[in-house]
Amino acid sequence: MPAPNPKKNNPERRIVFHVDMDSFFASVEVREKPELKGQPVIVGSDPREGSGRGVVSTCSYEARKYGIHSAMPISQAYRLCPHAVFLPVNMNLYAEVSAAVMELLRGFSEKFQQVSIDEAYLIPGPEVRNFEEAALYALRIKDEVQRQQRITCSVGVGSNKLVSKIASGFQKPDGLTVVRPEDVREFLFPLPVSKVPGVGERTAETLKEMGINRIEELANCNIQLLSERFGKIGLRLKQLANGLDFEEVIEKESIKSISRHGTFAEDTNDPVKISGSLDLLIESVHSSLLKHSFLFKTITLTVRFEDFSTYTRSKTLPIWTSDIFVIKRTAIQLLAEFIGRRKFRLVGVGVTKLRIRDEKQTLITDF
Ligand code: TTP
Ligand code: MG
Repeated sequence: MPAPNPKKNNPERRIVFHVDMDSFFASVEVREKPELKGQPVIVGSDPREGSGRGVVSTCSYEARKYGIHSAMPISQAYRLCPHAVFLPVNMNLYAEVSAAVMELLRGFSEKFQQVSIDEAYLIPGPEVRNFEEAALYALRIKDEVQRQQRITCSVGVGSNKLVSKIASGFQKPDGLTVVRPEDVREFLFPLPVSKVPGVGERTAETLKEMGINRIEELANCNIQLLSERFGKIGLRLKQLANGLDFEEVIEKESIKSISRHGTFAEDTNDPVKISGSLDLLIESVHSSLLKHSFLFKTITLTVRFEDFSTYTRSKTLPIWTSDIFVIKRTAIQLLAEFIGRRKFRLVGVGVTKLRIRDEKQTLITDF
């Protein structure tokens, strides 16, 4: 009989890793040009000697000493450190390195979830039985990333995604932070609320107005008060502050398409009825896209007539998007050739060619 696995079905016994590359774009640049090692390196738009209008994508830790950070106007970065090495964004290169790193990390995982160009969650196989073994495993991951890709990463280990994510950022760069389940509160409580994933500037500001600055204060805040201010999110915030997070590590790459179909109660050729149904299906596809943070490229329409003959039509867009109006417009275009005398039995719509939206990337289009 196989030995029972105590982690199975018990979320508090999970061991979750979060891996985040250090100053990712800048580290890749330094790897390519070793003479830049130790220098302040800023990757972003052209500083134009201080008059550039874009932003910093990221910078090396040497540049961070000058107060420079991601999303800062490049002109300001130039004023803070004019002698820094300024480099343009070479996204193809970073995407290539990212793919190689993710492949490597996947090899360490039983479950794997990439969440942005340079970070991923992973759950190792049953050979990692406890947090001591997890620490050694994390060192192996770090060594392997360094050996194969010649860049460093920081790893956080915890009993859920929330704790591992905060832990990976705790000792950057080249860090390793392991938080055992019994130490979660001690670890989280002194930290500012902004460390809780999802607490952006606005939420932090509202919390501050309520006198809540540290995670401990959020954890102990009256749920009534939080619900009044934040609605449903209030409870979630309180749970997170207490280190509770039951979200699964999901292998998103395994989702290849999102589609919805509907059969009409009665066969119909009424264009208003058909496009109305299509709209509802599209809304459902769209909310699933948002839930998974996916972008898509291809839209497929399926039509089945009363005689069960079935047709599909697809259109691939030149760009990645998650825009509902693009789905609606394209679906209506694809639908046009089928509208006529023949009655519909079913209509369906789907999106394929999916990829994860990288939240950080929205900021780097500002060249
Ligand atoms: P991060 O992991 O947030 O930052 P980082 O890897 O540069 O530094 P850290 O050591 O703190 O993890 O983002 C990963 C890459 O995403 C980053 O190298 C560049 C890009 N990025 C932007 O282009 N704009 C942004 O505002 C942010 C935050 C990141
Ligand atoms: Mg990073």
